[in-house]
Amino acid sequence: MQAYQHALIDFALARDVLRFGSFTLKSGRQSPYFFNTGLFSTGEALRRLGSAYAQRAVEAGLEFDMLFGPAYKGIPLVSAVSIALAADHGIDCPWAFNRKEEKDHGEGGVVVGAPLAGRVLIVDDVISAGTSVAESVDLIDAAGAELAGVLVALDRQERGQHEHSATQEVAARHGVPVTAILTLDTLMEYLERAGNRPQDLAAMRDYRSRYGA
Ligand code: OMP
Repeated sequence: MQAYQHALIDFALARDVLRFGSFTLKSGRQSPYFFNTGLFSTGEALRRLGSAYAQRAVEAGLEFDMLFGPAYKGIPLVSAVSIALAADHGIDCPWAFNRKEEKDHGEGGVVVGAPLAGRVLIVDDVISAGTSVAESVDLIDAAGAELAGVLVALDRQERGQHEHSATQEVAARHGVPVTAILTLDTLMEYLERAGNRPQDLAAMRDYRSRYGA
């Protein structure tokens, strides 16, 4: 585990972004943990999160021409990541996000920010069963742009529609990389080292054996 990943987990715990208990996921699965990036809800928190995304994108050698953040949680994320790419890495990258409801007055349209063009990297929060990504891919296709990949804070490493992980399914379906700052394995490695949450760790192992890929 890299220092910035370790630091992000420390910070996620401090901000209650990473919580333990019983949570019903979008997929209907009952999970013993939840990662809510919406709780990185101060300027400093968003700065740190944006820097971690930018570092992961650069470290993974992702190739893209612009960033796209799916509404709603992707909106602050795409802003933070584009600022961090510029401030930390000197990469001045166009960004855009979508509206959930189309506007028929003013500037109109569904996409706000730079027009979707070239290779577009989706910046999203968490990937579980992988259903959220499809909507963004449709928008990118409809604009005649090209999907460059998906970058998330956490890959929960769960099965998608079939036996493979949701991440592998998305990658295979669209032929692009799906990259995460943290994975379930990283979270569990952190908890194993800390040694202070044996019950939560046991519940995560159970969950992984039920839904893990
Ligand atoms: P999938 O569409 O199943 O991949 O679920 C991903 C979405 O679920 C994310 O975009 C979040 O809105 C939400 N989610 C979290 O934010 N954190 C979690 O730990 C788990 C989920 C989830 O519901 O699966």
